[in-house]
Amino acid sequence: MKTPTHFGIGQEAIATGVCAALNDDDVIYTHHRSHTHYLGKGGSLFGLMAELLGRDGGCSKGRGGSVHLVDRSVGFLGSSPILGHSLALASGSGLAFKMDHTSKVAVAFFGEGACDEGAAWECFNYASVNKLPVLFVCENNLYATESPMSVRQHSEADLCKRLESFQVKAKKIDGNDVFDVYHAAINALNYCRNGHGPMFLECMTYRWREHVGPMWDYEINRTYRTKEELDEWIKKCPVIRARKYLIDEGIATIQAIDNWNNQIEQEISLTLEKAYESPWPDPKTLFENV
Ligand SMILES: Cc1ncc(C[n+]2csc(CCOP(=O)(O)OP(=O)(O)O)c2C)c(N)n1
Ligand SMILES: [Mg+2]
Repeated sequence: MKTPTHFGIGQEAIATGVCAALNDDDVIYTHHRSHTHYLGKGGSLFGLMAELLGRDGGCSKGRGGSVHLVDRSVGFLGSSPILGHSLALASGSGLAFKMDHTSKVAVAFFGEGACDEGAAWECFNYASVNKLPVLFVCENNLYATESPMSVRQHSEADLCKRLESFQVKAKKIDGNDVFDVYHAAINALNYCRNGHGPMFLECMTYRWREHVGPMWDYEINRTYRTKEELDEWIKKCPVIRARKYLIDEGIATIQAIDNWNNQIEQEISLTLEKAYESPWPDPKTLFENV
């Protein structure tokens, strides 16, 4: 891969649940941990894989990589590694939607680390004062790179309470339960769409792999968190929990779910192969779009 890759493994339920609740013409912005959001909003699997491999067929023509994905055709207006960026751009879209008297909503996905940025608080305040249709989705995975919340925030600090002091409606939810996320997103989007202003969802979750790259922290002697803590969160795997719910509620059979898994795995393998075989950008186009 020709790009830094921040994997969302363990955090899938948030993008999936929120994006399932969106309309096609709603827009989203996201941060460096972008793959789940891109696929959730309907981005192309080939477009993502080719982009990670730097190929011409990538959604950003192989120029952007994981942290600069963009696909306007599905309302995915971009990922960026600059913490706080997604909140600022979503607030801008929210302002445009309000000025144009549309009922569209702009969504910003970001980590709890971005809430340490001044820009985030300017956005919460601006969106609140102007009652902008913006849904702020914080993926609180307890760490920003290798620093835990405890060294960045007072132990009594509570993100939702801070948001409420800006008169932004805020809700803390289980970010590893896709159905909880979906229902919370439906309610939040109704609230935003009906002119009440922005809403903030704090989705509690956990990143399984290292901050950037595919390794397990314990394999590479990273000591900022323990394997025991990770194992506890692996027990709360959002995919396994969704699977169990569907089976327990009689919504799908084990056989049906296994068939979906096989189909999807096959689609991923074939798409990856196709992406590897697809051409590099032509060097003659180097200065296009500059
Ligand atoms: C403005 C800014 N400051 C610092 C960084 C370096 N940086 C990249 S990712 C990251 C941690 C992000 O943590 P969080 O927002 O919680 O997202 P997570 O990686 O946990 O999903 C930092 C500090 C950056 N990209 N942008
Ligand atoms: Mg984080």
